[in-house]
Amino acid sequence: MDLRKSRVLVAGSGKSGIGAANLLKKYGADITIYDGNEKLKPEDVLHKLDDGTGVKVVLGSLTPEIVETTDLMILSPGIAIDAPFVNQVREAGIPIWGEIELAYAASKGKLIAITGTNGKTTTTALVGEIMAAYYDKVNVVGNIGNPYTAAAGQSDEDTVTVAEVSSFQLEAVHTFHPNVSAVLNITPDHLNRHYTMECYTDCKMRVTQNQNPDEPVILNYEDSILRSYAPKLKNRIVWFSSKQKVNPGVYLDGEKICYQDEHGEIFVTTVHDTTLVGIHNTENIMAAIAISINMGVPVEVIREVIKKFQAVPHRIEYVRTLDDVIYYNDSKGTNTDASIKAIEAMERPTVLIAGGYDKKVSFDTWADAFGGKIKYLVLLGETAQQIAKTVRAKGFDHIVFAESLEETVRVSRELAKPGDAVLLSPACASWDMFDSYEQRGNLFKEYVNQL
Ligand code: UMA
Repeated sequence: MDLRKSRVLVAGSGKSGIGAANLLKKYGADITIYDGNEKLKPEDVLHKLDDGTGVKVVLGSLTPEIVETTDLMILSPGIAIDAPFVNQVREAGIPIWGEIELAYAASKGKLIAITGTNGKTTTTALVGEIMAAYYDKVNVVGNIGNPYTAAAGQSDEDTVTVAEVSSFQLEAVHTFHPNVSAVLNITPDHLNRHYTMECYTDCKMRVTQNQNPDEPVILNYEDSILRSYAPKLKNRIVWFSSKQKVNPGVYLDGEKICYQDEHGEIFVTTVHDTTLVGIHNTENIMAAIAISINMGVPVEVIREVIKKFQAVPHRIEYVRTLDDVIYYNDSKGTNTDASIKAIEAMERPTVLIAGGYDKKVSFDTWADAFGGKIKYLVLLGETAQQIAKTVRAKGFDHIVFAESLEETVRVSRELAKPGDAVLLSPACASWDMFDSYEQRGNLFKEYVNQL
């Protein structure tokens, strides 16, 4: 589609919508930004743009007149593909592109796309640093917090783009075509949006759909969903495994992390030559190695970057020690699987702060992970009662309910004894009370530091 003079409706005025509108402006498109939140002020939305001249803003509901005069709609990831107004636009025969589809169409150079339920951000950040150590022009974009559209316009043939992509973003891609893709794992998440595990899995696997058969997809061999999905893929599969030798792929051999393919076996690094902790992080490192080797980066460069790489914020992040109680911020534990990893990483008796936005998932397996380590559970948010019911059914009743995040911190301080840990790992998204997991995590750190 020729975007010049096209009438483009940008749905959502968050980071993605603003990135998309700025990019479209460079093409000379006729832009209307639509946002369902009628409390926003049009001037505030325009103020976020590089150049708001001529851009229209529509808030609240979308009229048929606007739909009729639209050639293309760009969808922000937070808006469901089956939202009523999206259905209305689709029924009118108007093409709908996700924000990453628009970015891809405008982007040049090589693209690495990383998805999966957990570990995406750590892996993307690590791959970004490895690429930056070897290539001159590297952009790290996507779900990690920097919209792909904000960087796409400045890319050229020498650019390497490392994109963290979510299932929300993959819902509306058509030609999006990474040179190397990776799916780290698939466990229940966002089922209120995707309804079934099958739909959620299909959505994630769309990252591979346009790749050529010789282009690699990096997959976790120990993930049963991925292993059973693999025969359906036409891509070249490169595995990684924390339990067995895989070929071609990256695997753990005692403490050594090695890569092998048809050319033989190479030692890359060891589990001690990194500051990241936990088996889940070893898996993220292995995925990053598989991606980087397949991008032509020498093993020495990969090894050096892994050695220096620091954990990303909000992921089992150390906050402070007060009266011999260690406080950890795992606000990015937005689903049960991520939170289980954080619980498993705790080496002390732990007061766990959990609960949040209801994604219609079960907390059974999560509660099973307590294993005598969790002393108290401090619950907050939409899912508090559901979680309490689940853990009580398993015989755990050291539960305290709180009304605010500040209260959870105060209560946890009272409950924790010297030698304990306090862990914020909600097992839920933040959207019932906060704008994002970053906001929740930053507030948590602020309250902890005020104690
Ligand atoms: N809106 C509507 N109608 C709706 C829903 C939302 O109009 O039905 C409007 C809201 O009023 C708001 C705007 O859409 O003004 C927000 O758009 P958005 O929710 O797509 O948020 P962005 O600011 O564009 O951020 C998005 C990602 N957010 C989501 O997917 C929910 C960010 O991922 C991402 O970093 C950013 O694009 C840049 O690519 C965050 C996230 O929570 C971190 N992702 C989920 C996750 O990791 O689990 C998928």
